[in-house]
Amino acid sequence: MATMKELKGDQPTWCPGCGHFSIMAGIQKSIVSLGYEPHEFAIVSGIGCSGKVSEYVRTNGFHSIHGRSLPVAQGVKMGNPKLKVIASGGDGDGYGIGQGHFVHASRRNIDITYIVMDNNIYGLTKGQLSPKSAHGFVTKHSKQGNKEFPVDPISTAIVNGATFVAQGFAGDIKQMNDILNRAIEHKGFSYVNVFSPCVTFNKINTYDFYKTNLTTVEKPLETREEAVAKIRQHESLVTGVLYEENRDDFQTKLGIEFDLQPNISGKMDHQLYQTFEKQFTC
Ligand SMILES: Cc1ncc(C[n+]2csc(CCOP(=O)(O)OP(=O)(O)O)c2C)c(N)n1
Ligand code: SF4
Repeated sequence: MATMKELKGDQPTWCPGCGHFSIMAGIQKSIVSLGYEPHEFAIVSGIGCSGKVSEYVRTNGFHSIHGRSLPVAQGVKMGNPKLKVIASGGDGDGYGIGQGHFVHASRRNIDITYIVMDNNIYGLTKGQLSPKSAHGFVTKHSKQGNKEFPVDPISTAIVNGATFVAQGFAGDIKQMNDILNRAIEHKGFSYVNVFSPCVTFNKINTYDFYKTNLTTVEKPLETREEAVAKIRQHESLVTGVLYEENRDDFQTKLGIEFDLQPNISGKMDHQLYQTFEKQFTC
């Protein structure tokens, strides 16, 4: 069983107070509390401040390119179905350039967990609008306010067939950890959007904003229609597990024999990992 110490990767360079810290710790806590070993997981990330999570949590990892964490993660799962696979990225990464992959992963129902670190802005590139930024949102790059309306990824996942859809808040660690535990253990595509304040570039969607405006759903809604109606009623500011359904996952549907697939052989060799790290890090 992993320990928090074993799961500690590189020293984060995130700004103090960034919501991404809680999400990273939430992933580590889930691996520990669910009783997995680090080598039983693979974390695949995209590009952005959020994308660094695959370097900061020491499991198998792949820091992919912008918007591509989902296709890479699905490939990893197909290549080695015994791995627990987490794909992670930001709202810009996943709902902008990565939006097409998100729709197809939702309908495909492959057994991976997708965690989006949603700060309503591009953090790494210093505060441009993201597809999640509100209409009228002012940044130093959009002084007249956002002329477009935001995407609604939660409804998108539900209407496109995702079998586990939830939303958390980096400022409510207990609820977020409960959600992550359930998402990781869900068989099929589990998707969790986590509100993760960018304390440097987004002065609107702050911890206080979420504490004042969020509503919690105590149990999943019965139907997809009800779940979408609830999300709309609260303008997406709703946390909890919104929708959950048991349906055959992609590999079961394809009839792939799990035992014929490559296996996980042995624990991670930390010394070898460090040798590779020195060799390949510039
Ligand atoms: C193909 C491509 N387009 C654009 C970029 C520039 N870029 C790097 S990170 C980023 C946005 C990051 O925002 P988000 O995904 O919301 O993550 P955050 O930094 O806020 O955590 C962009 C546009 C890139 N690296 N690759
Ligand atoms: S710029 Fe924003 S998203 Fe990036 S590390 Fe700083 S607070 Fe976090």
